[in-house]
Amino acid sequence: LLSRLPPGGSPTRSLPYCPEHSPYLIGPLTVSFSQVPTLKQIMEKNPAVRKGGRYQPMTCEPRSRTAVIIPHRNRETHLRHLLYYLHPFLQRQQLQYGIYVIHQAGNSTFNRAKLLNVGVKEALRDEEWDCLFLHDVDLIPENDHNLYTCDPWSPKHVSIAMNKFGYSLPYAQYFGGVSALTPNQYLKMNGFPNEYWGWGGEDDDIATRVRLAGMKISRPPISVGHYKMVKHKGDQGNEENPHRFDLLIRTQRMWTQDGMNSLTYTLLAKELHPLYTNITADIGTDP
Ligand code: UD2
Ligand code: MN
Repeated sequence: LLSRLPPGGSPTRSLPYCPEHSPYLIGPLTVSFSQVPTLKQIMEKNPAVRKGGRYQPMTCEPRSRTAVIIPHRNRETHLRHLLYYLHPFLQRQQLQYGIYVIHQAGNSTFNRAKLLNVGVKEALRDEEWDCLFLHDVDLIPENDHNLYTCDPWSPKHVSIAMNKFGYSLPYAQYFGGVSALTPNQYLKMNGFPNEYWGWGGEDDDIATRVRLAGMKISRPPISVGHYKMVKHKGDQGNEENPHRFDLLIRTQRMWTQDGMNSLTYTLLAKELHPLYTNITADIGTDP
């Protein structure tokens, strides 16, 4: 063999690999929520972003193809804050990427983890992504050395230092907010649980699944894993899940049966918006 294709290498373009350290990185960033940008303003600032919220560097072969998957309902202003910061952030990292917003249809109880399963399934239909970033809509990264690439050896938990927890990890097994897994890692743990309706617990279930599937959680340095969360109250339709403690006792028994292999939903729409791909799904209701 004379040459090896990089991950994400396309045989039709023969460009050099993007450098290991992008020259465009800044480090710590200033994030402010005092004004909500319009979608038009965000589009004007990001002329290289293509339909569906896709981008790839023009002058070099990216080192990762990353899908950012965002569970969503009724958080339009948070979404605009995130898109405003995330598009330039990912372009500075010289990644190929796509942004997916997974919208839960209807008014039944919210189900974050199931929406993420839907997002992974739909994103992988589009493209052979190297890395899946599972991303709360209200968390903005504050340091662009936080690379949106995957750790080939371990699921990575990235939102480890947030303003809401005084910029430190709240507890050792914490896995909420933003995490990054390769498709293989995601499938090895049978994805995320589908049975957590309402707020809480699903992130702890996911952390347990990582361990039960024989993997370890990796984390970036604390200074790099800084995130700012938009201040918000609990949403209507996402009340605390009273069953979360009972469910968490059953993770060990359930993880092989509940997840990607038991996922059912109805895809209602898939729209290529200028700044993101919108997936609207009917994921059913809290039993
Ligand atoms: C924490 C975790 C989150 C999740 C949740 C428990 C952090 C930073 N995040 O978030 O990952 O484990 O606890 O379920 O600790 N959403 C909507 N519309 C809704 C409700 C939720 O879009 O009506 C989405 C949105 O992407 C949001 C995410 O679900 O960021 C998590 O919900 P949250 O922000 O209300 O919960 P929070 O901040 O306590
Ligand atoms: Mn939140």
